[in-house]
Amino acid sequence: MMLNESEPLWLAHFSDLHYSPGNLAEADRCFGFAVENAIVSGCHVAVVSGDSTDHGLDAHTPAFGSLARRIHRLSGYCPVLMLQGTFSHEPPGTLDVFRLIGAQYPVYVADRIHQVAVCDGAFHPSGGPIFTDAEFDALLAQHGMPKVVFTCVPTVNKAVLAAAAGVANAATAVGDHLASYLVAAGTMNARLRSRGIATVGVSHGTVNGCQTEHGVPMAGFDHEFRIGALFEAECDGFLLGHIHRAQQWEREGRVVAYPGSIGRFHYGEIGAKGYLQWDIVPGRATAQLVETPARETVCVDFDGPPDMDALAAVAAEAADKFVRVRWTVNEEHRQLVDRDAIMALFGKSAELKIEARVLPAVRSRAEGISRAASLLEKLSRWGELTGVATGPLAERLALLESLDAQSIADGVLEQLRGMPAPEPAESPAWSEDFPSGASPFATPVDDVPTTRAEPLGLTPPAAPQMEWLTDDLFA
Ligand SMILES: [Mn+2]
Repeated sequence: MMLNESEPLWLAHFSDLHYSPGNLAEADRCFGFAVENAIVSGCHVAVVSGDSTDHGLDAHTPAFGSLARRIHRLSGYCPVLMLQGTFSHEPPGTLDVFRLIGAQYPVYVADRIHQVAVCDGAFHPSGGPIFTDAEFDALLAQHGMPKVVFTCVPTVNKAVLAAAAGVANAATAVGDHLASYLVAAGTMNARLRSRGIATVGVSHGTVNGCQTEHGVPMAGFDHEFRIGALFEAECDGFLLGHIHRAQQWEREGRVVAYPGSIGRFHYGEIGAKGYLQWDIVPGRATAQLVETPARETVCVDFDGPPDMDALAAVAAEAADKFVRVRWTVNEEHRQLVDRDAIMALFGKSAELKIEARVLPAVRSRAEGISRAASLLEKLSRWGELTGVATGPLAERLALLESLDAQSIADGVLEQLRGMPAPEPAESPAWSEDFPSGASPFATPVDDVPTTRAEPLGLTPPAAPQMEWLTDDLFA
């Protein structure tokens, strides 16, 4: 660390390293690259803004040792600040051991809301959440002017807030509580800035309106921060962790930014991976992403059986890449997919992950249809739900219910000949439904003289109407 008064403060900002046995190769290749890059670039202070680990790690896990080795190496060149991240990823206490591994410079662990000043490579924390004037005067007298004061907001335990604020209010209470703190810290930070001291926030959480690595906008009121609240902390730069996609916001020269995760830990993540190089002079900051050699992933999705020609084209470009192929097929088509052939295509890829979704042959039922008493009522209910005019169908249904196939066919033929249906010699089964010998095949038009009844079933319906009859209704 070579820091003098005139030089801007240069921070290396890493986040969401997610070391774990499963992520070790990706995390360590990317973090290793980033650490070496930060060292040769001469960074003044390094910050890891949470989720150094993916879950609780035993001390003997190789992933834990690898992370410790990288942090130790970094501390040979500059002070390192590690912030407590999400508890499920980084169980409280995980970072404690890192306090012990500083080499030339200390590794400082921020696991409570507070401020900490860096003077000559050493960290000097506030007793409470914000430096008091007396505290700061004592610091100046003992250690001289700090080059930077960090405002640290590690992951907040919602359970503690829930107990205090009531469960229903806990989600928004986190935001309100943090916003109040940031405003209070902002008063102090503005004073520090006026004395030429760089002010930097570090936190781990979700900014309302940010975008995830899957391109999903995070909008709602249960997120930790509003972007405006972060700017109210009056920090020159605000270093965030938690969201795995790099993004930043700027206001009057001050910047809030996520570097995103150090590597690509999941399929379908969009955007580059890297770490941020921050250049800070009091009142002005820039953050630039330095890309890490994150693995390349390719995702192909098919709605139906995979297209082998399309897959062959993808495979030709996917040597050494991580490939995920997904498809969705109906149960009756599942045997159309040749998994072995697909695996053979991607033999040169680093990984092939196959996710087949088979839709079971379940027919969705029309709501309320089971409560209809008769078949005719069920038909009309189905018509209501599907937007189909069931009038003509109801007429045919009546025929089907009362006549055998031969009688219906005979009737149609009679109509075709334009002759009235003959009076049957013996009363057929349907005669009581169609009194006085009226043809059941005639279109019922009350009191309107007609010269010829429309031949039922032979009126060519418009083509679009026909589609729903011939198509698979549940396809
Ligand atoms: Mn994370």
